[in-house]
Amino acid sequence: MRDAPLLAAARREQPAVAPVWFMRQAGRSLPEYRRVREGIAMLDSCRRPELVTEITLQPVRRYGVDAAIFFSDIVVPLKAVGVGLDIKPGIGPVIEQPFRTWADLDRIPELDPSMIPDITESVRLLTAELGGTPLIGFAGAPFTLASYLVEGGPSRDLARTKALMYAEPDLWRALLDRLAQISGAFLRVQVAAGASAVQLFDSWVGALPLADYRSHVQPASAAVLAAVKDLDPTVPRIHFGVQTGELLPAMAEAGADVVGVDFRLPLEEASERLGQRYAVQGNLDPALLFAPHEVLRERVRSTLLSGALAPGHIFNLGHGVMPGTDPDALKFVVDTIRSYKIAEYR
Ligand code: 1CP
Repeated sequence: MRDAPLLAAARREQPAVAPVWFMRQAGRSLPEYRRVREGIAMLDSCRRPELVTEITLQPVRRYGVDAAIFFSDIVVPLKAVGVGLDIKPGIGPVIEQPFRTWADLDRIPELDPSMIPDITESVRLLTAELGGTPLIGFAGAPFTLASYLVEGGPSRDLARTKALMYAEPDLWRALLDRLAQISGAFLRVQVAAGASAVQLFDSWVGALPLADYRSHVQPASAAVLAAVKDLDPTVPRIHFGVQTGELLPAMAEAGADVVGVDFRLPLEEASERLGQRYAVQGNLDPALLFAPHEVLRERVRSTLLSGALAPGHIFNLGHGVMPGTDPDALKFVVDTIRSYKIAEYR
């Protein structure tokens, strides 16, 4: 397992061919996913080990990617501690009673591993099936989880979230500390059961200026990543967010080994901003999967060229696979990557 290309790239060794996986590779665009999910609610499907195993393996079988991403959702641990929420088809997570006051904190207890025995079972089943292919465990970062709790669901501008952060910094800090405990415990369960790497998704933190990120968010994200490092320092920690060009060094300093880059910033520029000290992951625009193959091939190539200038590169999209994506386009990307040798670029 140690020699798996994904883990080598995370250690900043450049394997001969860039490792690749795709955010949101499971679900959505796969017909075999829609078939097995039929009639089963999203959050129920995440708690059924045989189903989680099947869905996680589907993209590995179809695309031959270098890693599996655990099929779950960032709100699964919140539901597990008893927060009233659901994932509504076509919308996303919806919270019954949005977070407003100190009293609301009592409705978000800490996560104890005994609350999620099924996650341990799913990861064990998966690692047995995956053999030498790494399983990436994941969790939502405290800011992104807080954004759903405070807004009550997906939001364009995160106005209520920022208002709480600026107006009630003590309550905000207490909320983020609680969420850091929950995410940290969720990741530790996955690592203890056999996950080979973890990704902390701070999808929406790009809404903040750098100074506010540092003072109001970074300590909580750092606590999550430290919880993983304390358990096993050899498990690489990937940290990703959207529109985080200005935040990349601060997100790395939170305790990442690999920094995820969205499609707005070329990888070589991201690596410069990171002082050439971290592996990078990304960053093909998922919209390019709708372009003709000649266009797609050229963009895969330029992404590889740019990534080869960083100390380590894991190929991925700049954000998740969009609904309606043709699975053949993803297969084409994998095959294209395998046809290029990184060494030839260096
Ligand atoms: O019924 C369905 O099929 C629901 C669609 C769906 C799926 C397949 C949701 C609802 N979540 C998931 C699984 C999921 N979520 C995975 C595992 C699958 C994989 O990656 O292959 C992962 C890693 C996530 C993580 C996740 N959930 C993030 C972070 C990643 C990102 O895309 O930024 C976020 C922000 C969520 C919240 C969420 N859950 C679901 C939706 C539609 C959303 C986003 C809603 C919004 O725009 O705010």
